[in-house]
Amino acid sequence: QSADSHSHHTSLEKAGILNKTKVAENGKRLRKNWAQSWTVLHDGILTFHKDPKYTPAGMATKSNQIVPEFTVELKGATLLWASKEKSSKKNVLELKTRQGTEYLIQSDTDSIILDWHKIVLDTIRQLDHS
Ligand code: I3S
Repeated sequence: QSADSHSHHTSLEKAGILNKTKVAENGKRLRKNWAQSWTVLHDGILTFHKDPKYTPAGMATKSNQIVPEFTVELKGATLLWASKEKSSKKNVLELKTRQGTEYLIQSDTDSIILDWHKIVLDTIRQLDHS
């Protein structure tokens, strides 16, 4: 038995840079808008952050810090390797939430996308059984 009170939910955590785009919201298709994102997995929630490079210039203080753009609840989500029709890029994952919001997640580096694939899938499975 762990002393960590969250460990019976999930203790899986990871952070790094990925390319991402939202492609559907509540079942409605959206136009792709690929962008790099500081991506954090914590407590069964995946958070994509806005790249501070793209925030308006001249805002040097708090408003210019990395802020969440999308938060994705992994409970009830599904993760698949995206088909060729979904994107011409390599190493693309398709993440669908329970609410019907869909993201494509991509890295040119095989080991990076494989690590994310494993940890997100493991997290989804843990949450399924909690
Ligand atoms: O599914 P699509 O329309 O081929 O996705 C491409 C577009 O989002 C494109 O932007 P424009 O709609 O402004 O042309 C992006 O630049 C491409 O990266 C998208 O295709 P890939 O295959 O890279 O996901």
